[in-house]
Amino acid sequence: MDILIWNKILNPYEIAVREIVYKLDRLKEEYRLNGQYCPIEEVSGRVKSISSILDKLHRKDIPIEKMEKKMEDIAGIRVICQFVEDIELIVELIQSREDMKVKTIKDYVKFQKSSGYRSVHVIVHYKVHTLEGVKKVPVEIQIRTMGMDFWATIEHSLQYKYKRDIPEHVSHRLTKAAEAVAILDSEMSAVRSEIMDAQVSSQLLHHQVEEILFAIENLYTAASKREIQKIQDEFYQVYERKDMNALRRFQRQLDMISEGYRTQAVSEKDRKEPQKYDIT
Ligand code: 0O2
Repeated sequence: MDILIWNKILNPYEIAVREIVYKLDRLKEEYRLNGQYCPIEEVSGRVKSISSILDKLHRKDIPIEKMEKKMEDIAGIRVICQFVEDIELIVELIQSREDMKVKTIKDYVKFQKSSGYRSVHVIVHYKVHTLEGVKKVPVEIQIRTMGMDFWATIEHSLQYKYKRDIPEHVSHRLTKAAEAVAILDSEMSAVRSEIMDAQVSSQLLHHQVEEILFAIENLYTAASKREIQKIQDEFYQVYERKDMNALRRFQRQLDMISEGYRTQAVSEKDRKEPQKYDIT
């Protein structure tokens, strides 16, 4: 198989990865704009490198012709979340989508691997449109907490360093580290609702501040410099208090000021424009 064919084979996987990363990122943004807690912390994706594909084929004794049929992680997405509970929410979210069909779920959180690896893998079938037509490709979505990801990244590097033959004293440490991550995850879960409340409030505050600054900016063309200065000073005072209700009231006042300027502009325009008469 030469390089050109590889590119052709991997192209649909590349498209699938890009599209899914984009869609999940947009979803994250929607949660933010709605002021809702988002179970997704970070999304990334990759197409397996050719050397990594060849290694795996060799390791699993898969003939190259069966590669596309037997390898389900050529396209890989990683979704990182904060809490173990978020993993299930993300799985449900994937299951509810119409643009991907869940084929298998491997739950290595309930059934941790002997290495200590924990994650939930969801294999989905995803349709991509290429010049050659529509192609359905498998995509492996790995869902894990930040703690699980930290462990898996370190362990993966060690696997690479020791060519998948990690010495006993190192693997013993890794097992201990995996236990510590599991404890950390469950401790964090215990304060999940408090952390979620805090994060949603801070998101709402940021969103409100953005709206206010946008409204002040819009006034630049209509109001005098002195007035803008006064509004800005008032805003800083309200902002200092970090009180959402006060910020909302301030936003309403700004809306009224903007509305006043709009009405004024319309009546001035009407006054300047010559009256049109129907001569028929
Ligand atoms: P890479 O380099 O990350 O791509 P199976 O279902 O067991 O027949 P498969 O495909 O190995 O076959 O499935 P599995 O076990 O669900 O693993 C797929 C991927 O999960 C791996 O891909 C890793 O990314 C990750 N993974 C699984 N087990 C471990 C583990 O013990 N440690 C770490 N760090 N990651 C793991 P690759 O191709 O092995 O590696």
